Amino acid sequence: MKTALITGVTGQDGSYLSEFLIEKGYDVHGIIRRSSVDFRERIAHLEGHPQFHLHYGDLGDSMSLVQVVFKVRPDEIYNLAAQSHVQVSFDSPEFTADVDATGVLRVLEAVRACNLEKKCRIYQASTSELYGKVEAIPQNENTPFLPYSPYAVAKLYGFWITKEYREAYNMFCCSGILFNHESERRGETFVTRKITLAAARISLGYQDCLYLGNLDSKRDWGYAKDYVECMWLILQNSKADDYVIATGKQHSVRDFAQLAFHYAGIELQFEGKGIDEKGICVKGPEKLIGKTLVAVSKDFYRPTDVVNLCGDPSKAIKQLGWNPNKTSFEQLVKLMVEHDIAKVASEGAAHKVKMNLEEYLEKGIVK
Ligand code: NAP
Ligand code: G4F
Repeated sequence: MKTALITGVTGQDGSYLSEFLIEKGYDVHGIIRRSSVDFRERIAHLEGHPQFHLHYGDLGDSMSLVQVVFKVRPDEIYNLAAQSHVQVSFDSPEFTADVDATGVLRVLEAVRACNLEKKCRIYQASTSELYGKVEAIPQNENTPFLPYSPYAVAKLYGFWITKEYREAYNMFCCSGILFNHESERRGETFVTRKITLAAARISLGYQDCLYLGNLDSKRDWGYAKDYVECMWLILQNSKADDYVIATGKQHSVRDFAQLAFHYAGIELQFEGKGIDEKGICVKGPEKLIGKTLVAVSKDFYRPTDVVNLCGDPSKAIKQLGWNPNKTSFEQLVKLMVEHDIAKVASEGAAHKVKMNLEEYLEKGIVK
């Protein structure tokens, strides 16, 4: 049985990768941070599974990483932990650099400190944000990196230090340059999930309007569940190398919003430009017709924004046999909206039960 260690196990990708590796027969160990509230929703269903184990640690704390690596002696490490929000990296640039740049070095050094550099293969979660102020479309493994946020600059160090350890110490360490990948487990402040949750809430009457930033920004969006397979394939290859993982298809934030609302039973028409642009309901529930359901707020604009990402996954298709077309853009948006409608509807029902209970209490029916 192979042993894998996942940093960032509580995140979107960490949870899907854990399921994927357990299914493949791995013994899976995850690193979690101590938190004052229990926020392990994405892996709650795995806790107690005989092939799933958790350890406390932090990418900012070398000692904790050395201890876990020494104890687990993994065959494979997937370094997914990061301060992963680009907007937040402008507010917390030093923390982002510590985790997303130096944190990668700490993982690599922990493997060396435990004398595991010959046995242990390492996957580094790199990103399409490295292309930043893009020079070529689509982007492949040879496109120049022009990082355009504190997050991307930190991740660039992570990419280069991984490559450096591969060459300097002959370690099997690789970067997956992953383009945006989303799912029903995506963090709620990334644009896709913010949109699908709002479409669900608006269609069910719990929200009036969704405020977004740059609607013209374009991304290559794939499904996270399909992308974790590729992380594994990268480490099963005979040669350590770096790969672009993407669908090769590009859509704007506006396209995503229009389709998400469509799957929530609302047709939007966009009017106006820039900060004055609005998405107006032209078809859907009677009470929403003519209302502005999407508006632009400068609060969600970034000091510098990456606006033109589209990946070329040819190398991964050819060398790893990966299929980037398992889940289409339309299927992805639909599954996220359907998930969020069910979630909001069930939480709404719970809310109603609570309201009823309070009413009963007021009337003295329930003591
Ligand atoms: P995510 O949902 O934000 O998860 C990030 C994980 O990192 C969480 O488990 C978080 O733990 C953990 N973490 C943060 N700081 C840490 C620290 N100091 N020590 C230990 N753990 C820490 O991110 P994701 O979407 O799954 O992405 C996974 C990785 O891929 C990240 O490195 C991200 O930068 C990269 N990436 C993502 C995408 C994408 O589109 N999703 C694309 C390219 C690259 P808590 O739960 O305790 O916060
Ligand atoms: O969903 P986003 O926040 O994702 P972003 O910045 O592309 O970063 C994600 O993907 C990267 C891969 O390229 C990962 F490395 C990173 O960890 C993360 O997972 O924003 C996407 C686009 C941006 O151009 C942003 O300006 O959407 C635009 N946007 C417009 N309105 C918004 C909003 N983004 C957010 N988060 N919130 C808005 O209201």
